[in-house]
Amino acid sequence: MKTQPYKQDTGNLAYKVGVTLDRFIKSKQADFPFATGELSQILRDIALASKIVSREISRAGLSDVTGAFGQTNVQGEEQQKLDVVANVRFTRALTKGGEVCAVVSEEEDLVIDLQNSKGKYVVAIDPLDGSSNIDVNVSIGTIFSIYRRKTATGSPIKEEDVLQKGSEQVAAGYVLYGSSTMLVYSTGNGANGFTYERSLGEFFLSHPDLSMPEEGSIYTINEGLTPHINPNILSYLEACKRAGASARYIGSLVADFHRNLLKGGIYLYPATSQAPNGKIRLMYEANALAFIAEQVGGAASDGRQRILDIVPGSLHQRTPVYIGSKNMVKGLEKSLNG
Ligand code: AFP
Repeated sequence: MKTQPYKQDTGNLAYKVGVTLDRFIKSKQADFPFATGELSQILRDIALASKIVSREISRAGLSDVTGAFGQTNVQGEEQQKLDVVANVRFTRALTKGGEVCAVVSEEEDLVIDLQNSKGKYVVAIDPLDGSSNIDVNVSIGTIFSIYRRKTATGSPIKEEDVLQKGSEQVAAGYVLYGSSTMLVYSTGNGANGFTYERSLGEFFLSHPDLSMPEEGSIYTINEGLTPHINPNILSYLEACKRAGASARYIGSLVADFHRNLLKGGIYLYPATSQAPNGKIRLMYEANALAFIAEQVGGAASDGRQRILDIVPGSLHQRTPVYIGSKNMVKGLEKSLNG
């Protein structure tokens, strides 16, 4: 039979749409510490749930998903309807995917045991971060950390499977529901960003090999906290201002972090006199972003040590967070510790 090679060049008639997340995950599978496809499946499950959540968010205001759900979570914060929707979507996707044995979620008091005797992975997730921004149409996000369980599969889940240091994450990432929906993840070999093409229902590689500027000119803090924080942090902020830095604060950690990653800057959520451990949750907010920050050349500290070195004592533990451009985080630490 006569054949002909496939000619890709069609001029402008069919422009290339690029590399899908799925293809990218597959192509990078061999880089994973345990290259059996399980971790790839978890990333796919998270991507799937994030597409559904993205759809729900984009309908907010039209469908009945805005406003309070009528309950508070373990942090004592009022749950929004979309917090609950996102929690269900991610947990369901991780359950059906079949690779995860336990989930730690901002929205649940205790560890969720998925009763999956084969699951080798534990996921910590903030299904919808920045939920106070939902009703006002401002960017929100999802943050996730993936760990390999320590104990043998089939045995009951133990504390050591769940309370792992951030440095033990095998993958981490976030989804930003902003002017477009983006997923950024890392398996420990740099980080890549994917933008969601809604009409095709696919994430496409849009930000390969992300890197964060070592210096930046943005500082990100809730200025309302400043009467209650360590004066050394105020001195650091004054120095930033004198050097010409600009303030930017969205109040959604993922959006604030993502902007600073691309442009260079520092995000600060310090300890205050009222909240000696700050506000940000270690296991499902700080750790994943610290992992990404280090993978893109940035840094993340609690003021004294790397975020990734903190040994968690409880699921919903909080930590002060200083994260972003490496030199800015170093400068902050120096100022804080004299
Ligand atoms: P929620 O997910 O409970 O809304 O928390 C969001 C968050 O942890 C983080 O996304 C923000 O950076 C931070 O809180 C904002 O806190 P303030 O409202 O105290 O500035």
